[in-house]
Amino acid sequence: MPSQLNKDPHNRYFDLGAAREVPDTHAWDGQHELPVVDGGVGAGDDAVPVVDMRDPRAAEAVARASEQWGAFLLEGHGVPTELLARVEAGIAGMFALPTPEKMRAARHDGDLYGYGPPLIASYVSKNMWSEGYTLTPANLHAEFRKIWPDAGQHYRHFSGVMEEFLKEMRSLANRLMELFLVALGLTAEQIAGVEAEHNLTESMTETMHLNWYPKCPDPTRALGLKGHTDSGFFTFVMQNQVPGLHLFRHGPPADRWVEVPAVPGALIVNIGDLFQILTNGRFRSVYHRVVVNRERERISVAYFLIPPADVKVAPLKEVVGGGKPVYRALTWSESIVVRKEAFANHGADLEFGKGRTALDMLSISSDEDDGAEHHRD
Ligand SMILES: O=C(O)CCC(=O)C(=O)O
Repeated sequence: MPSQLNKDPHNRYFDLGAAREVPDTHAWDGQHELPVVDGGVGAGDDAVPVVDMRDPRAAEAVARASEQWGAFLLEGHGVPTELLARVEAGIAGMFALPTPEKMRAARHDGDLYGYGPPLIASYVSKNMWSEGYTLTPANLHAEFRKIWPDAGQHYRHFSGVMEEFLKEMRSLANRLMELFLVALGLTAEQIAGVEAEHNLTESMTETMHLNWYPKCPDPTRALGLKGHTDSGFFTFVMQNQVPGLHLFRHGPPADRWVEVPAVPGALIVNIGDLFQILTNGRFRSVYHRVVVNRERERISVAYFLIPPADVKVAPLKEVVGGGKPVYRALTWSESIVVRKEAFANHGADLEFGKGRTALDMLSISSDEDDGAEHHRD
């Protein structure tokens, strides 16, 4: 029986779980040429940094990882492992539902929330080997009622688990924001001043992607998620025990992708574009992608912390100190416009550091150099 997913006129929905081959619409040529390195503990310089929040020197470890990688594995975060296991099981159960049931929550053109292909699909012409559900704490119940209109046991159970998860994640996000500010070298007094002026911690908003990467008959032709940076402040990623997230690292010795290991109970933290701006380029936004595999499906949750869409974000004066701001001030909504432009003009090149990323386009010196008017405040 043809899947409802196949009926989408843009062929954005394709029944990935049932596919026997990777069609041309989902084939990514030239994306599997760089070496891939395992980022496990034995990998020397390529070992993905690990931060334990219980460690008295956690702030130093956060600073090092954020400057050198823009990403790290977080342990000792306080979110119970048994809750993470319930979240994973609930999400796996939801993705296993028949397609017509999931499609009751389908995202339509222009929608930000709901079920469908990855959000970055609108920036690229090829399709990715994944689908997912984008939600916020505010619309969680309304969204889940679309999938489970009877508001029965599944709905109640899964909503309860996700509410618990969101509460824990928000508390963790607030604690990590404080740790980031300490890692930037700010004193307690400066942190209080930053909070009084910008209300960073309280005002961050949350969006969540529940991602499903089905098994793929030819992983060397497909991509679970094309390379990208996250647009907001920072992101927590929870993954099942199937690795697939790759972090881009420039040479020497060679440009490469580092695979983040699946560490039970650990969460991954990715720094996003607006955090690079806030920290005046000291903490780096990490370019990352997801690959798929033949044997096992992968599930992840990306939990994004984003400033309110219409609030200007500029380098913190406490970080700039006696130096100069490297980036112009802009809102998250404005940054999305620049991001689309970067994808449209340099999409394929961004991966290998050749094109102009959204951050390059926002850099003050770069704009002054070429006189380009990419963005107005
Ligand atoms: O699945 C992952 O590991 C990462 C997900 C991600 O980057 C995203 O949802 O934007």
